Amino acid sequence: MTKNYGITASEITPQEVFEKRRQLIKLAAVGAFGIANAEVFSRHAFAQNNRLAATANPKYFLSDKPTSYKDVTSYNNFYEFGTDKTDPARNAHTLKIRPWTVSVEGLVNKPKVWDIDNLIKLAPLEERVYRLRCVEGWSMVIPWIGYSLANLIKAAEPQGSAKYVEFISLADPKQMPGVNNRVLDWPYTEGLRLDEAMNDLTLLTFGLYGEILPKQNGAPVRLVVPWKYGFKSAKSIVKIRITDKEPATSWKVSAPYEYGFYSNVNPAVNHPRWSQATERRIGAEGGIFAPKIKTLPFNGYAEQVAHLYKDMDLRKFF
Ligand SMILES: Nc1nc2c(c(=O)[nH]1)N[C@H]1C(S)=C(S)[C@@H](COP(=O)(O)O)O[C@H]1N2
Ligand SMILES: [Mo]
Repeated sequence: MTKNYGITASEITPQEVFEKRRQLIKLAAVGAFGIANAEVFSRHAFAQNNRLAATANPKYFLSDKPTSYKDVTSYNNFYEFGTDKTDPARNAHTLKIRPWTVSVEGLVNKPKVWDIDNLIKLAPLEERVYRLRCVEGWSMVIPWIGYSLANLIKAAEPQGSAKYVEFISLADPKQMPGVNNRVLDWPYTEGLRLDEAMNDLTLLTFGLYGEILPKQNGAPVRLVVPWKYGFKSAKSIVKIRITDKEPATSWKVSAPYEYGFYSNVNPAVNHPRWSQATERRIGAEGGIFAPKIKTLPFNGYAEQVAHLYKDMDLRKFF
C-alpha cells in the first residue's frame, strides 16, 4: 500500500490531487475520458508515502463541493482524544496503528482475527464521496477510501440466527487520553442491523483524500454509514461481533432519550438539543453566517436505504 511510483518530493497536497481527479471524473461522466485515465492520473500525481491507491466509484460521486482536507482533518469528534473539535488533531499522534488487528467473531462460521494489512486487501479499494452529517447540526463531504463492509461479513459466513453487527473501538488509556474521562462508557460501541451492515453503502474505510486515514479520523480502520448520524461511524475499530440481539451502543446507553439505535438522518425528528431540519456545511463560504442547507431524509440516500425501514415508525425507532 505504500508503493513508491517514482516521485520523491512534491508540493501537491492530497486535496489538489483529489480536485484534479474530480475534474477528470466529471469529464469521464460526459464521455471524454475513461475512469481508468483518472485512476492513472491519481497514482502518478500523488507523492506522499502515506498514499493509498483506489479506483473512484462513479456510482458514489457527488456534485457537492468536498470539504477541504484541512477541515476534514482538524474539526473532528473522537472523544477518546478529547471532547473539543480540535483535540483529536492535536492528541491522536499517540495512537499506534501497527500492529493492528480486527477480530471478526460471534455468530459466524468463520471467525477470524484479521491483521490490518490483510484486511485492507480483502476487496478492491474504492474512492467514494459521501456526505457525513453529525447530529450536532454540521456536515461534511468527504472522499473516503474503502470497500463495502458486506465483503468482510460474507467472508465470515453469518449463521442463520445472526441479526445485528456490533462494532467496538480501541479503548487504551495509554494511547488515548480521553478514555480517562467518563463522558462515555468505553470502549466506544456501535451497531447496525445485519441488513444495514450488508447494504452496499456501508463502507469499511481505510483512507480519505487519497491517503491512509489520519489518526484523528479513525485510523487504521473505521466505518462510514452515510445515511445515519456521524456517531454511528465508529473509528479505530478492533472488534466486529455478529449477534442475535440489538447491541447496546455507547450513545444510547449514555443518553437514551437523545440517541436511539437507528439514528437515521431524519429532518422530521429533532434531537432534544439540536434541530435536524437544517445543517451547516463545514467550510462553506461565509463561515458561520453561511446559509444553512436543508437536511435530506436519510442524508440524501433514501433511494438506496429507505426500503430497509418500510414497515417501521421512524419516530419511535429514532
Ligand atoms: N471511536 C469513536 N468513533 C467515533 C466518534 C468517537 O468519539 N469515538 N465520534 C463520532 C462522531 S459524533 C462523528 S460526527 C464522526 C466524526 O468523524 P470525522 O471526525 O472523521 O469527521 O465520528 C464518529 N465516530
Ligand atoms: Mo457526531
